[in-house]
Amino acid sequence: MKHIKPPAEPFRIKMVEKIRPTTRRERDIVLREAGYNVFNIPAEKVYIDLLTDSGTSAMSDNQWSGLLIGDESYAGAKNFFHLESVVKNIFCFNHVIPTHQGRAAERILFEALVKKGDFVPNNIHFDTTRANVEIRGAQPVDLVIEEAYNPDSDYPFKGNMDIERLKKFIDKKGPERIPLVMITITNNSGGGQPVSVRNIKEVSQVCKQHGIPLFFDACRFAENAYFIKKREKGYEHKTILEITQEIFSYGQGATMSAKKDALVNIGGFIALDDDLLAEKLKNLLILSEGFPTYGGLAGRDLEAIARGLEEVLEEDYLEYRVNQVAYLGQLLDNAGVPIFKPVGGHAVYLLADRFLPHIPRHQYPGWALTVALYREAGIRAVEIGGVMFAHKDKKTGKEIFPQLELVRLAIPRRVYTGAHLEYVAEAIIDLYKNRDKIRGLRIVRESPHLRHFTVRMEEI
Ligand code: P70
Repeated sequence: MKHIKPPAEPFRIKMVEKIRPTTRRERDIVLREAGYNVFNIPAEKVYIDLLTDSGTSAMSDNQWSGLLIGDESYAGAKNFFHLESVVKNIFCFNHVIPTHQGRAAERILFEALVKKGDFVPNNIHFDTTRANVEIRGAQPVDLVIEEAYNPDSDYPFKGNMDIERLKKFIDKKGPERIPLVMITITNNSGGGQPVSVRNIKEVSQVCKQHGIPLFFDACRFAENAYFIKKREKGYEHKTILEITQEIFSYGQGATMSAKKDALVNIGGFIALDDDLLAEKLKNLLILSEGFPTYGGLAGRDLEAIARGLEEVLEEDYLEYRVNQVAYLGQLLDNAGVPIFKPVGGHAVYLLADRFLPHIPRHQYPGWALTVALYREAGIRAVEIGGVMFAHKDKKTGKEIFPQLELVRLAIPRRVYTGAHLEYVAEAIIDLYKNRDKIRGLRIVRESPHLRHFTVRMEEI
């Protein structure tokens, strides 16, 4: 077996937050009280929290010091102008509209653009974009390439859009029913996989031919740019900034959750070129989020986002980030634990159906794995499988399961050390050795929408 090492962190630690291991007995009680749903577990009872990489980053000393110069004026705070100039430099769009997080950006954009009966293509919609399209009475459509669903293919850009399917789809439905096309970088629902510049350019050409605007769901744009630098011919000598500028030059706008690649705990924005549309969006913003120079955020938040966006482009940071996630994947892969390949930018995804072949889909193997991981090791992960994404047949009421049954180990940015990841890998490898003992679950109570957040279960 190859000896592998964690990447050296390009930072040192000057403030710490205590985390406390719990006992197995304690965790048994917590699980029972939580209805076997890790969303219901108090964070203090979690040792290593890999539920999400969203809003969980550690900010730098530079960002924290930025909070102290937050200008809390209602209108025209100086931090807004800083954020605006940073976003304009990276995204190269004329208008920058802050929002409190990503889904607010989506809701406002779709309210202005999308109407009943429309279709919105994407590589794969993330669940909030999907829900925000559906609430407009429109249909979200996933047009990612086929390789995206094959966990064993090592194709370097599994987030790519299927260009032929996109062309056919536009021809079939007509461009007048497609108010925008989106590309999610990196593709979160498909394993955190990147999209190539070449693919983005091709999507943009198809959109241009039909007069359809192209928007990016840009949460993890810097991780995507780093993969391009490492994997796409012709980009090895470009800076991350040059690559991001090229990516966004092919589109007309972007929605952004700053909770990911802007390295902050809250925030988001919309960036776009169209003056008329920007005007519309600002008016909608005022209704629910706030005045267009703060969009539901404090001046200090705007400053932290601006500084985070500058830091995330640093190549030593990105190299460490992507390699840290890859390191965890490699430890697991070397031990024969089934994972989705290649490893994505922000998370390692376990293949729960291969991990627990004795648990049938209707007993939720992915969910069972999140319960076992918490019970055995105090680690919190999230199921991205049957509980989150199954839909019910309208006639029979039977569940129809998604193609992939995954458990996501999302790595918060700059938070855990190599030793923490080794602890996680060892716990999962142990669990894999004792996988026969893990049992399936049945649902006791569920809500009709987004049931994973509140569902209550019992073990079989
Ligand atoms: C995640 C979180 C948020 C997200 C995203 C993409 C590609 C938009 C948004 C919305 C959500 C989550 C999932 C499971 C557990 C906890 C949290 N993704 N587009 O972890 O942004 O959250 O700021 O409204 O990934 O993937 P926002």
